[in-house]
Amino acid sequence: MALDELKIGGMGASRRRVEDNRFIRGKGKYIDDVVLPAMLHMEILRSPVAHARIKSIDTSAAWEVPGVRLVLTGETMAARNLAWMPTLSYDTQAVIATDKVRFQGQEVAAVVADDPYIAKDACSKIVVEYEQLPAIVNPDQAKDSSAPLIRDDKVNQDSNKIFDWEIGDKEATERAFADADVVSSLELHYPRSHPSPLEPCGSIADFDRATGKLTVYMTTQAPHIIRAAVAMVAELPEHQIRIISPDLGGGFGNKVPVYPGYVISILASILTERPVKWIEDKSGNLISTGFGRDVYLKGEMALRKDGKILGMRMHTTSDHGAFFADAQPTKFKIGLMHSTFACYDVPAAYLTSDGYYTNKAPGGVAYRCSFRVTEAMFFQERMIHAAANDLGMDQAEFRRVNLVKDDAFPYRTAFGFLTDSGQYAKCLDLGLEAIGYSSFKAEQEEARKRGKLLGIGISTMTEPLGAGNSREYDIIGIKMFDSAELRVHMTGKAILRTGAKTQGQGHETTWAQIVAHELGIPADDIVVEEGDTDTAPFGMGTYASRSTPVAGAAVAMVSRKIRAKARKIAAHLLEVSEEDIEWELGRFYVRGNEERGVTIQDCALAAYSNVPDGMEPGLENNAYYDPPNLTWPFAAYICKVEVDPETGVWDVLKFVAVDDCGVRINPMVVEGQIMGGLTEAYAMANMQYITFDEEGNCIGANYIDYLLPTAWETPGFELHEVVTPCPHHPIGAKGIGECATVGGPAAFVNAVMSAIEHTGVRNVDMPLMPNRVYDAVRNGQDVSGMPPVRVE
Ligand code: MCN
Ligand code: CUN
Repeated sequence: MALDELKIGGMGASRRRVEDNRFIRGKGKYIDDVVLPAMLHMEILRSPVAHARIKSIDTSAAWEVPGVRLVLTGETMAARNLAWMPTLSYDTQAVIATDKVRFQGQEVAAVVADDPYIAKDACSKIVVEYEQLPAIVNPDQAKDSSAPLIRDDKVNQDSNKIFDWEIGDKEATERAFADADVVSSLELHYPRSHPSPLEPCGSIADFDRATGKLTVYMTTQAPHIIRAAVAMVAELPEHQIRIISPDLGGGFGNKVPVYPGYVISILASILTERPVKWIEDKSGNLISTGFGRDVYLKGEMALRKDGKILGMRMHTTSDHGAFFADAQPTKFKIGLMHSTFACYDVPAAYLTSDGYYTNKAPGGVAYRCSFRVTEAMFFQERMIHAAANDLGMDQAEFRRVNLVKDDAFPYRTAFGFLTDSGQYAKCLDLGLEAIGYSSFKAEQEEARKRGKLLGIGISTMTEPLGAGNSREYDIIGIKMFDSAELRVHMTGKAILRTGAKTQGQGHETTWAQIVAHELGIPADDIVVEEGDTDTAPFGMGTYASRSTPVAGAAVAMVSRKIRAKARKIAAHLLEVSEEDIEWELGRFYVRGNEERGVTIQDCALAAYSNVPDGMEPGLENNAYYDPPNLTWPFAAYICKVEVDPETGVWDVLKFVAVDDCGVRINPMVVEGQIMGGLTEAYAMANMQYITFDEEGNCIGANYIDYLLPTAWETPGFELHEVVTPCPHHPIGAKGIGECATVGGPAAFVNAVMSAIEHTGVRNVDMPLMPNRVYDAVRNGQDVSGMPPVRVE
């Protein structure tokens, strides 16, 4: 009589995404679809130059444009102590520039008007006089003793350096190098990249002076954090602030930080006493919101002749732009960079890093990665590739020798993380089999006869997903856990709310499946709501693929609380003691008498009509979940490419992905996450180029130059799965949302390198555009992508 879990849309069902019903009909409700009565519109004037002192701003002509209601400058903000705001990395960021502009695209003024076109026209009437200063566009320039001081607004800041940081065991690592037979080294730059969600950022601030309530519709992945931040920055009482994050047209990390536009629209609404809408345009999003990466990585590996890794030392230098606004909740200066090499048995490791201010938009947004994990895994897999070559060892064999073994879990990494579970070698072998690794050498020979260069690239990695736990992770002091609230109605239908916020991952579909699994209520009978701080339980939002590991766990736990109460009601209805009650999916029955039972829906009805004496009526509850550890999914990505040495163009012949994210709630959604992530990885490896010239002009600041991959150029991906349940998660699930973006790029780059390294090339920096690959093959030399670039 137990229900068929797949039929009710429980765990493991590839249930169709319920949110797509509105999305594909064009009925999603995104920020720009929200229209409030008497709403005004705001536009932002951005700096055309990267580094300059503001000598004067004349806004008089803008005020005269009919329909203009308000013009805001740094002075307006400063008068209310809002010219600067705190960042998530304990730095400050200018909301509207007062003294200087520090990157091209920085906010210089804002106009509020009856419609967005008037506001934009009026922006063009604002006259700003700039006194240009030399621009700094990479850490090398920032370090130079003659470099201008970018952050002269900060007391005690006498250089452009932001931090120094180190972790690991220096002495043990030095001993490993003393014992090494071979030392392999590599140096590279992971270029800036931009998450570029389809929908840019925006907000609608609505301050009601009569009630004192501030409602803000905002494109944010973390509404509760925003509420706390607004309460602190604007000094408004928290219960009078309501943040609503509507449907998001993608986030990819871009919608984690607090951007100046949000803050300006809030002040504009307070001043005008009308709702004020700000919708960023695509270029504004591309040049001024958080960039990812921009890290210089170098490392050395100590190796024994037989292929065993003895030790690793690494140095990273990160370029943070003008404000240290990294969206990352770890106490570590460079995020989780030290998760690097976590899937390998590396006895000793030592990492040093430093970070610099430059005249670029803030960097360090975690673009689909847990805070620098993408850079960590990219470097790891490029280093592994180089080391195998230096040893003259097969790429797969070298990995097999060093991957953490199945029976070694929980495994303590050299940098102190505790990885939870995995079957690494199994994933690798499955991938090798699928790509046809054993016949590759012959294929490569054959292709050379045709004048084509074949390459195969492997990327194997585990990554930390799911921040918290609260012991180690916090955002501005708020501890990292998450929550779920479940209300089962009288008819057995239910509403579930969590503290996470879907941006496209499909929470409305998958959370209902967890409830269906735990309670046997069909997934279609459960509606999922997120993103409104007045109704959702407090949570830390969605990033670091933490939703399944943390909020998803809370969904399971609250369902179990509901089941525990329903069991008591069942005992009452069946007139037996609770100990005599058995559970099967969707139903309680009397032990030894399976026929006598009540469904979960019967219990729901009774909860509101017939509870035992002394029991509170109702069937609702909430759960706050503080995970004991991060979850550690594993992936083996293997790519086969063909390079045309005459043009530098490379094509992906085959791409195989083997992912182990523990128990899969919805296999189709998981596969969608992997395909989307690999598409982004491919774009970064192949075509996405956004950089800076000597004057700090952002090159690639539009979608003609900064390419988003379409179905046309994106290769097909062959997906395979391995399931190693997460030992500490209530349903055995690990995160998956970022794995492919994190692990994917190295597979593409290693493949191209494998095709061309016989020419003596060791590294070509991403993106591997045809001209770079062509130059590398032609000259047998490495190609660096570090800015500034020269433009004619
Ligand atoms: N899932 C599952 N089984 C698992 C793990 C996950 O069925 N074992 C499902 C989940 O239920 C969820 C989806 O897969 O529907 C992703 O889950 P999870 O790995 O928990 O990641 P989050 O939901 O926390 O999503 C965040 C992650 C991040 S940080 C970025 S950035 C990102 C990404 O997801 N941005 C995205 N994927 C994205 N996908 C879309 N479409 N749009 C974005 O902006
Ligand atoms: Cu890391 S980008 Mo996602 O964490 O929102």
